[in-house]
Amino acid sequence: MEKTWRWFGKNDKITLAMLRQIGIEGIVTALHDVPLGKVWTREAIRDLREYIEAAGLRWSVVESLPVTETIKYGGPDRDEQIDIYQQSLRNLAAEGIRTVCYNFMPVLDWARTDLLHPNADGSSNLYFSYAEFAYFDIYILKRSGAREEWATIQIPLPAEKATAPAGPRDILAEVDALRATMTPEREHELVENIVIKTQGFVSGNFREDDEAPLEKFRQFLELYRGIDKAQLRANMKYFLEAIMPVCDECNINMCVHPDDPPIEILGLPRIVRTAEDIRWFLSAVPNPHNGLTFCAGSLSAGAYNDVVAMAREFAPRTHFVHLRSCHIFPNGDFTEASHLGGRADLVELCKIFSRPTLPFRVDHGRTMLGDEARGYNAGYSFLGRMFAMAQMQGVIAALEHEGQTLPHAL
Ligand code: DNO
Repeated sequence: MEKTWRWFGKNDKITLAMLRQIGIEGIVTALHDVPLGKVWTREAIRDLREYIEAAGLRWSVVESLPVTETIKYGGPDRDEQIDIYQQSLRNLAAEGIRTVCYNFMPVLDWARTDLLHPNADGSSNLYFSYAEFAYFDIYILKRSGAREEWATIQIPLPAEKATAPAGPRDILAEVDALRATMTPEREHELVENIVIKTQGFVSGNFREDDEAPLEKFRQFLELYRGIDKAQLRANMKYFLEAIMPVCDECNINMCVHPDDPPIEILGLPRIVRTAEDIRWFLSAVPNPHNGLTFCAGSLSAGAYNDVVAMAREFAPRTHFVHLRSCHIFPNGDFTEASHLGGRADLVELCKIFSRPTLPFRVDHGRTMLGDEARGYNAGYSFLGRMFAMAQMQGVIAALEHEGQTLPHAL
């Protein structure tokens, strides 16, 4: 596999020179300055590509070329937006960049309730609490119907439920208990974590300096009124069918990122969560250029997912891999485990995905040894990710040494 790293552009505090020193070969990045829905010009792409190449690296993957909400909910200007998307794809290919990651999650990209959840060893991790997320939905966002919905949502629990509380989780009782102890500071933190710090640098829908993020959030949600799973699937198929001719012409591999967390939240459909979902979109548009970002982290946060079996099944249509692993607690909450632990079995995944040119990056990392003070993007620490990358490089080297990789199998 090709060792890549998500880098946020020329202003990233982590420089390309630093990445050279830790064995990185390829860069995963985007034109973060281009407003959502505008063409990525060939000149701007070339400028960044040359900057990366001058540092002795290559621009391997785009993460992300964002799909605007109008394409996702099927708004009146979606064809116009698809034309813009096609133009950006052509410009990327003209500059030699042919792997493009995107997502089809409505409104929210990835979400966590806690960005610095302490570990026993003094480092910290990202964390998702269903009760806190439900609290945000019911009492902060005040989404109409949220309380009724949370009364029926089944939180996916891990298979090994020996220590799980008996019966389904009573989220509303937990939310009410939280309400009794909630402080304005924690409420503010939840908004920061769910809307600002995790979305601001990835999604384009929200910015770190948004003055009324909740109001904006409600307006986005409104756009999806009446859009159910079948409709969202139809819109994804429409988008993919429209861009595949350009991908064929330019030899571009599209790779959708799975939904994170992998449950339906905020009354929105989520359509890239399970093996059945992935089978659906791969067969709905059976073009090899229509593929998957195998994000082992997002998939392992879904208790119903057998990540290794999914890797085996979907490897031929996987164009990009995120190595990360989640641990699910008996009540269904999850955190990001060590890259050598958790549910995802990254060692096995390194065997399955051992194609020489398949790019992978470690996804998220703990915050450790002073990372916190440096103001990195949430989940994108330097030392924590470097540590995880070193672990993965070690695993890959050991597998190669033992002849356990399957370079020609796929
Ligand atoms: C989170 C990332 C995602 C991913 C997008 C792709 O850390 O993996 O934000 O980049 O969903 O469009």
